[in-house]
Amino acid sequence: MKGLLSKVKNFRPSSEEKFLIATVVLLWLKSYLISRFIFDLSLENAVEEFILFINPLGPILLLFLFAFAFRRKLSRRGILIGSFIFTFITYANLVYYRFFNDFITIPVLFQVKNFGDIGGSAFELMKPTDILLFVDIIVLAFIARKKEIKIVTFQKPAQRVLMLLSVGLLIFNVLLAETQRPQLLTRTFDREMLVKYLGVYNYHMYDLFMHSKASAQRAFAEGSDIIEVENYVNDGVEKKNEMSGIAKGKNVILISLESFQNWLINYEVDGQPVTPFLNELVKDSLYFDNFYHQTGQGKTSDAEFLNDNSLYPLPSGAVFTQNAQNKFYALPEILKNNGYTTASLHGNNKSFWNRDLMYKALGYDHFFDETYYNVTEENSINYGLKDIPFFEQSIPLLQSLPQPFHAKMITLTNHFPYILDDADVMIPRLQTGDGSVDRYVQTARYLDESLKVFFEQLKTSGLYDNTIVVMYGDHYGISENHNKAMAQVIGKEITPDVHVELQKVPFIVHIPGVEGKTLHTIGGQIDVKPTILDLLGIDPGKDIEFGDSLFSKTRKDFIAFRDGSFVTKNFIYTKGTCYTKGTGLPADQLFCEPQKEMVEYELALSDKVIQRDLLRFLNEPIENLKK
Ligand code: GP9
Ligand code: MN
Repeated sequence: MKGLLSKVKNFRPSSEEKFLIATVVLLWLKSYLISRFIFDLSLENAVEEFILFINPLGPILLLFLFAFAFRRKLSRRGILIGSFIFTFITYANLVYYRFFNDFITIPVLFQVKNFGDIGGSAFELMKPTDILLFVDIIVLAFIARKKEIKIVTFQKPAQRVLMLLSVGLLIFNVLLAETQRPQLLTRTFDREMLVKYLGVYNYHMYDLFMHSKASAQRAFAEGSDIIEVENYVNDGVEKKNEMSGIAKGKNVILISLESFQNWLINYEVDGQPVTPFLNELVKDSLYFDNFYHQTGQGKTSDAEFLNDNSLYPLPSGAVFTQNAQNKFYALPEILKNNGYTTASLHGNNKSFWNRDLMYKALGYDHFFDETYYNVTEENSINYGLKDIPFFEQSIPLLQSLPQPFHAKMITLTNHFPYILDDADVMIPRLQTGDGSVDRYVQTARYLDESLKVFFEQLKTSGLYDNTIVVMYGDHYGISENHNKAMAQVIGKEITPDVHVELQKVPFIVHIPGVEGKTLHTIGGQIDVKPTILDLLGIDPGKDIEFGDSLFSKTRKDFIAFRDGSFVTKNFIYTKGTCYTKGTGLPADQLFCEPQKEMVEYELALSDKVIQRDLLRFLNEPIENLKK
């Protein structure tokens, strides 16, 4: 190490080495400048500025390290080719960004259709000034030509320095990014954030790795794998019930209530209800009060995935970001085949959770993202547009859709860290001393108000009578880390089984003209797709659904969670223990044994469907599937 240091100290670069260093520095600077001034990455503080500045350097050094590893020596031409490749990657993203406001992904490269969208206009997206991006290479090439071509050889110590520097920089970059965005890599929620925190080059390496992983798993699949799944899900039992077809032909609006847990309904702070509107609405709706979210790391997107597909989300990461090239047979697609127009509406950036790509796979005709809304400093907070203006501005968009339509609306304001502008505060905070918990009821109150505004406007718009509105909480809002405060809120100790009970979210089906009642059926997001299809009287045909209609009399007797926990009528299994519901006391393991095996099997089967992309075999004739 000491020898190495003194070598670095006494480093007198030859003219060839100077050439290499100049190329690297220029490439680094221009990569930084493009990210900083052309891509709109919404930098929030000095650390983020710093991360953006350093992040191109690691991969650039790595590039030359690899080049040397293969050749030991590099000619000036070789060095310039390296710089050209990286410049070209930046440039391709730049052109793509001008059109899509997004970054290139590996599947996009192979989707001719996507480039078809740009079509012949790729040329129009290029500007004469773009040549500036290549000026350094041109000048360096000119210099290189003037002098005779020499080569940079690569000695062991230099190799080590470069290795240490590039790998060190990468690790430093990732660690620093984690301080700003915990779980950046495990959740990979937003391409914009990946580029902001990792830089364009690292982002591409990561994207390449994730897609190679996905396609390797896919390659293991055999057509016959689907038969096992079909046998499991098709129990051949008649599912029809008195609610089947009750909402035939009606529009379906599905509202995702951000971070909304069921205990908020009818809860009061200082005598004031947190959800005055919902408290009344549930009386006039089919309200399921034993309904659980089943999401994993993909949070909102996992809830969307569950609802649309009746498949479980993945054990780690989000299906939305990892498997958007899969074949699905989702609710929007089925509704589309039955004459519906389908849309999703959300006041946030379209690439968040990879929605823009995933929605195509799920069969959405339209995605009204933030660009369809008037989003200003005043009417947005936290992740984006506030819920009240979101609903108000959504009305004309809904009216523009040919009927019958299916529209998913994703709310946003009741999102961690639960902040509101003063003018939007409608009830006092809780007083547990835990800021997130205390503010949570206030943002939830705001969400409730936005629903009231929406229902009023739905009525004046004329859409109300012909529309069913289905609402669900997407996932918990208050995590296990806040158990101390939550114990005060619900007035009892949060034992592991109580924690599971806290995963209840509301599921509300409002059908104009249908009498309201509260139903205690144990259900979860896995049941949303079959429930909606049941109400509309639509038979999906050949399909893989792990859930059942909530109205069916022949439902499975458990709701499974992503971590293998589950709930039955009388028991809760979690963290390896079987509890008697409502008592906080362990029961004999035997009571949970029958479902435990089924839950494990079911989760594994669902994972296989996704990871091996089995739905592409769904409609293959059986003789093609069997080996
Ligand atoms: C982002 C919004 C929130 O668009 O849906 O996502 P979450 O962090 O709750 O998964
Ligand atoms: Mn969410």
